Amino acid sequence: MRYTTQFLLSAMSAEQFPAPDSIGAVPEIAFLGRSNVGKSSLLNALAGEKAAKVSSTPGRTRAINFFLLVDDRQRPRLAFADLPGYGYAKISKSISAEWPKFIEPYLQDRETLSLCVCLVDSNVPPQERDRQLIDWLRAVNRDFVIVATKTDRLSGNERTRNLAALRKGLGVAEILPVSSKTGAGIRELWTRIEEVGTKKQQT
Ligand SMILES: Nc1nc2c(ncn2[C@@H]2O[C@H](COP(=O)(O)OP(=O)(O)OP(=O)(O)O)[C@@H](O)[C@H]2O)c(=O)[nH]1
Ligand SMILES: [Mg+2]
Repeated sequence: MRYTTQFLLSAMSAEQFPAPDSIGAVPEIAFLGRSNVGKSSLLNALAGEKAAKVSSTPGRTRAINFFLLVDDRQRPRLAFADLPGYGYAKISKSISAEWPKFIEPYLQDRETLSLCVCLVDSNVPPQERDRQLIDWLRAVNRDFVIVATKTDRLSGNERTRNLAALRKGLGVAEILPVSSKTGAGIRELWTRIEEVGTKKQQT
């Protein structure tokens, strides 16, 4: 299925989130991860177009940017939510302390949120903040998939080693390696996204 990606809006508070009914109550996919990990780039790679802004200055985005994916008959099928990165402010201890206030409620309460795509950098050792986020998503019962970004920067051996370290350090069984630059792993991630999309539509 081919989709066209439309920028919907940039929300700075819960009141500004698009009402699910106004976008056909489509399944929503959120992109989460540390600042500069490659969220916007991944969203663009999935969309096959430059829908989201790739930042030159990390930690700039403080809003949730919503995108609507429509099919060839202009019917809404999916929504993407590009979340602000965490881990930019160096001193805060908890994830939420440095996040805009509306992010945690978004992750906890958004009815149409069907899958959290959690990004970690394949070039960086496991990070405590990522682990905290994953544990928290488990605690609030959110479906998630862990994606290791920027694999184009690693040799085959390094990639195998780093992915094993990430699985262990983050306490997850599966990590999907991707590169927004080469397109590696993008099809596999699409398969995961379509799975949740169709599951939702059947119920
Ligand atoms: N080599 C390589 N570089 C990448 C890849 N994905 C992203 N980058 C680079 O990493 C930087 C950050 O990318 P973004 O997509 O803006 O990251 P982000 O997570 O959206 O950043 P914030 O919105 O600031 O939190 C940019 O310079 C990108 O070009 C990748 O797959 N490979
Ligand atoms: Mg971004």
